[in-house]
This record gives sequence, C-alpha cells and structure tokens, in this order.
Amino acid sequence: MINNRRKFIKQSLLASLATSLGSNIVFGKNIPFGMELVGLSETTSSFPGKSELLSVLNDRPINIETPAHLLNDKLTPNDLFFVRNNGIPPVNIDPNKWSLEISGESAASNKTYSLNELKSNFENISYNITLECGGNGRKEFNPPAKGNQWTTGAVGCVKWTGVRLKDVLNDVGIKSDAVYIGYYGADSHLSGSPDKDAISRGVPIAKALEKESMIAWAMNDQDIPLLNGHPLRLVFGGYPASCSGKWLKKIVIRDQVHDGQKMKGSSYRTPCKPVAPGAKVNEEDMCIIENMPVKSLISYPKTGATINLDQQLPIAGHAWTSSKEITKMEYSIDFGMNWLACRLSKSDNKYAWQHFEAEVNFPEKGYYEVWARATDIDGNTQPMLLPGWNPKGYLNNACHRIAIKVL
Ligand SMILES: Nc1nc2c(c(=O)[nH]1)N[C@H]1C(S)=C(S)[C@@H](COP(=O)(O)O)O[C@H]1N2
Ligand SMILES: [Mo]
Repeated sequence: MINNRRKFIKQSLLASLATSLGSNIVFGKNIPFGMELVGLSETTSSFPGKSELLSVLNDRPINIETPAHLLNDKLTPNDLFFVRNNGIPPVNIDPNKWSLEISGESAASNKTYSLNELKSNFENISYNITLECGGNGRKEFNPPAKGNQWTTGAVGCVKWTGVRLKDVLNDVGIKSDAVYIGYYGADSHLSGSPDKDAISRGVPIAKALEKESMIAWAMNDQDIPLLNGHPLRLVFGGYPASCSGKWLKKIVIRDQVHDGQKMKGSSYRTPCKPVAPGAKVNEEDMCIIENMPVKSLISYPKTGATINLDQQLPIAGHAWTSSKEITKMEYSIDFGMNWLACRLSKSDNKYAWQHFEAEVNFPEKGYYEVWARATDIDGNTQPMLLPGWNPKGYLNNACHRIAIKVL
C-alpha cells in the first residue's frame, strides 16, 4: 500500500533544494511532506561568492570570518576568505571600464590606466600572500574593545596575481620628497554621503616599493570575489590588511603621512608605549600599526575533537610573519610547560603562510588543550597569553588553542 503520509515532491523543488545544499539529496524522494532539511535550517545568511559556513559578525557593513577548521587548505579557497568591509561595496562593476588614477603632490605626473593597460603594460606576477585584519583576535581583549569581535578567522592566504605597485609608481614618477602612498576605493560610506570615504589608508613609500607589494586582479587564478575588492585591489603582505585597499580607483603619492579616513585618531593605531589594560591613551601617544606580529593557527582538528587514548592525534595548521620566514613551530599539551617540535614547510615567498604538522600523544584520558607557537627568523615568538592591551583591540597574536578530549 502507498504510504500516504509521504507526498510526491516535485523534481524541480528537489533540484533547487539540492542546489542550496550544494549536493545531491540521495533519498530526496522519501522526504516527508512539509519537513525542513536539517542541513538547510543550519545555514546562516549568504553573501555573493561566499560560503554559508562563514561566521557573520555584522551584515552592514559586511564582516564575516572563517572558522579555524575551515582554514585547513594550503591556500584559502576564495569562498572561504574573510570579508572586512567598512562601507558599502560598489555595484554594477564593469572591469572593461575600470580605471586607476595615480596622482598626489609627490607624483611626477598624473596618469590613469585602464585595467587592460595595467595587465598588458607591466610585468604580471603572482605571490602567495597572507592577509590578516589588524583586529583579528579582538574578542579576547579585556576590558573589551569596541568593533567587530573577530575570533581567529580574519585571516587567509591566497595566490594573488597582478602587477608590482612599484612598477606602476615608477612609470608615473616618484618625487624625492615622497613619504607615503594613500588609496581610494569605489565603495561608499555607510551614511551614503558622497563626500565621505569608507576608508582611505596607505603605507610608507618604502613598503609600497617592496617587490611583493602589488596591485592585484586575481585571487587563486580567478577574478577577485566582489566582496574582496573586484576587479582591482592593493595587496601588502605583513601589514594590517586595512592597508590593502579594495575596489581600487586611485592611489596618491604623498609628501606627508596619508591623512585619509581611518588613518587618524585611534584607528589602526596602538599606544606607542605599553599601557595598563583599560587605560585612556591620548591621540598623540598612539602610533600607526606597521608590521604585524608573528602568529599561527591550528586548522586541524576542529576544537572539541575527541580521540581514543591508544591513538595519535594528527594536528595541522599555518604560521605567518612579517619577517622573512617562520623558522620554528611548536605545540604544547600541558598549558605551555613543555613544547614539542612540529614539522614545518618552507615559505613559498615572503608573506606566504607556512604549514605545520605533528602527531600528538596523550599520557592519559581527560581534557587537554593543544597550543601552537610560531617563532620567526628574527626570534620573534608568540605570547602564551594575551599581549599588550590597547584601546581598539589590535594585534592579538596569543597562541591559538584547541580543546581535545581523550577517551
Ligand atoms: N575600499 C576598501 N578597502 C578595504 C576595506 C574597505 O572597507 N574598503 N577594508 C580594509 C580592511 S579593514 C581589511 S581587514 C581588508 C579586508 O580584506 P578582505 O575583505 O578582502 O578580507 O580590506 C581593507 N581594504
Ligand atoms: Mo581590518
């Protein structure tokens, strides 16, 4: 007899459900009428080109981060790369009509390049470069810092393709009094006001002229996703990602430190000298963040994993630094009393994150934390606990920790 509790679900509906889930529903024809798929009810809101598995911190402006266990790939897939917007992204982008202006008081000329001219007039290059938001890890600060409560996921490393910023700046000509560059993007201020920029930051001229500093149009050999700055963005390894301007329309060569939106006050600045947690710091005692600190992330397993006592636990992750390379990677299972070595890969190029692996043995059943600690070639290493408190909660490079239960 026909089970009349089940009604026939139309093939077209099944197909659209399968698309939303991203895979075929194997026994789809048996789904009881009116029942919601668990897999769909668990999903969060979706953004163009971004996985539904990312964590949404804010949707206006869009700020979404990547859970640590989804950063296990050697190069972060485009749909898993975090998004940090300060304003509203541009719409109706036509890459064929996109242009980039270079000007400013320390530019020897004013030039405007179409995207196609950039691609054909300058040497095309690719580097694997880690971008990390200066506020990554902010959630841990106490007293708490206002702003997006990033946990560990405002970071990713991808293959960027584009041209060297220095080649383009040299083509325009750099006057001898140049000290800084600033960027302007096509996004708009949250208020909608055309007179205000969402963000307009920059870097010292020496940083702009580094061989890895680039103007990029591709991420992992594909167009940069809309939310990550399509069709053109700056990429500066080792500096807070806020310097890497998205939807890039204009670069100014400045004879002074760039004074655009979010360059002043306490934005992307930390106290020039350490202060007590919660202290009030005067603006003149705040310094612009330049090099980011050494850091690492355990991307496998997911925190909370269980394992049997007779098994070894494989762990894996990445480490990055603004220095030349990471030279030592260690882990601890006893809250930092003893450290054991991980295997560590070589760096593809400066600013690419490096991968580590180890097999962990546990002495008895119970709760453990696995901590990871990176050290770079200059001897910089990660603190076990939260580093210097600062009013805006930047530069938290404390060791990443995951919980493991041994059964
Ligand atoms: N035009 C523009 N560029 C921008 C931003 C922005 O809001 N607008 N955000 C900055 C900040 S604070 C960060 S951390 C990075 C984030 O890059 P992503 O969104 O590609 O991850 O872009 C930077 N570049
Ligand atoms: Mo950022």
